[in-house]
Amino acid sequence: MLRNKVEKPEDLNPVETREWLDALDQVIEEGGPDRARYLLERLAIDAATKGVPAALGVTTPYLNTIPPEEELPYPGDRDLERRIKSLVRWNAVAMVVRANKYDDGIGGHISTFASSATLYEVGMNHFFRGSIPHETGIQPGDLVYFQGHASPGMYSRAFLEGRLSEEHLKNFRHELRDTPGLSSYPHPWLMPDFWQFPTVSMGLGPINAIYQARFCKYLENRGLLPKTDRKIWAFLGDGEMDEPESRGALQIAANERLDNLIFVVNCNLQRLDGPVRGNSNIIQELEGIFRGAQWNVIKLIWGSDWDRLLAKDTTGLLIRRMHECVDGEFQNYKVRGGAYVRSEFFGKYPELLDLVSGMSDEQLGNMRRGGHDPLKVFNAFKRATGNIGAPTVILAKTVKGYGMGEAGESRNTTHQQKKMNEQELAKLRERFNVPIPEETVHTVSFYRPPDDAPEMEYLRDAIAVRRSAAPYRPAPPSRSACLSRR
Ligand SMILES: Cc1ncc(C[n+]2csc(CCOP(=O)(O)OP(=O)(O)O)c2C)c(N)n1
Ligand SMILES: [Mg+2]
Repeated sequence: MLRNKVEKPEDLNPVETREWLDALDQVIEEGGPDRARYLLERLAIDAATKGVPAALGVTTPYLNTIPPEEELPYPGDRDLERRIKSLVRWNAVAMVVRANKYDDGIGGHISTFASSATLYEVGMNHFFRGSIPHETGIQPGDLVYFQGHASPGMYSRAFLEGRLSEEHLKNFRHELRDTPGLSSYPHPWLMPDFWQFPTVSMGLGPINAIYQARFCKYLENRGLLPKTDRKIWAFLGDGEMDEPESRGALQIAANERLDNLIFVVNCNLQRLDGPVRGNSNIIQELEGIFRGAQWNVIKLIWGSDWDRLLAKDTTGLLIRRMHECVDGEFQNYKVRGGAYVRSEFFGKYPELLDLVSGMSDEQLGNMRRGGHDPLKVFNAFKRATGNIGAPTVILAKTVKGYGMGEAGESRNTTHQQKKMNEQELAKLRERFNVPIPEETVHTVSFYRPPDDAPEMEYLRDAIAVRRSAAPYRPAPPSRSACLSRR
């Protein structure tokens, strides 16, 4: 059973609170954020010496780190990118569902990539570079550690890009057959010209990424490689962050000032068969751990739909409600839909019910989390790439099995979901406006638009700008299979 967190004390003197908040506003306006921070720290020190229990911990409010007014506009074509993402979603689902239809129990995962598709697509379209032009010549590009069981999404995109064939996709998890196949998870030995790093044993990705970033700095600091803004990206699960290997070297990354390192933790609140933290809040917990280790933390919790409500919330009641809920409740809201969100989340306070009175249940059910909002994801990535002097972690809140509806969205069983019936597949097509012919749903076939389709041109252009698709690894000729660099 769910147990609410201990709630914050009531505001016993709202007039006094208002005076303090107005004073803070004035300080920020006249002295700027640094002056405000100084005063808050002084107050905290003074309070501690007088025996007031510490109010300011290592966590910040349960809000996005980047406020909407600091966001940069999205640099790409949102509509075309959404169409591409929908096609990637479709082929990834079709690959796993087909494999299990013809070979019952062969496995594979749908719901992990369903939750992280936007994170990867923004990276693929705008960030991951194959190489970096430099005054000394072309230098090595970014390195990306992909979350292991999100592999169907990477295969699906490589298929759209023309780097993998339909035969590859049909042989997902059958890489040892004669025909070309695909390994279940990132496996540089079995697929030497595709995967750069093995990651699926949870904890390998994060610790290896830290030492990789450190080695890259070592090469630069000793003049063995020119200094560039090359980045090491690691895409990780929130459950994965519980592994000792995931946390064990965090301090080293900070001590070494690895600002070439970016962790993206997909906080879908779920692990293999249940919640990561049903009775508390994994994002806040991870923030405390990373901030405690001196990392730069970017929280990406709420999608743009929430900005309007937060702007209208002058009393701070909405933020308070956000803080009161535990992850198990947030998971429940996604399973039960808009009417439940209205009665259970907003319904706790009459003022919050008023705040959403003009919105339908459907609109409430569809309010997006930050990790599904390309604008927010772009801004988090952009800020991370510009950070100097410390590694960055992005804590992105998402929904496990996003778009799978009753077949598994946010359900405890979703991690193991490998099958979807025709009706569920049809709903998926509808939900994401997947630009595929209707019969594709009945036959569970793969779909790649013709070469001259706008989506394909967009893909080719984005790859040309980044100077490589990802993942990609130049393999020694003797071990190279049939992949070609685009
Ligand atoms: C060391 C290790 N233990 C167990 C597993 C089996 N396993 C695969 S995925 C998974 C849960 C992953 O949860 P999370 O990291 O939150 O990823 P999500 O799928 O939710 O994105 C587990 C336990 C593993 N891959 N590695
Ligand atoms: Mg998870």
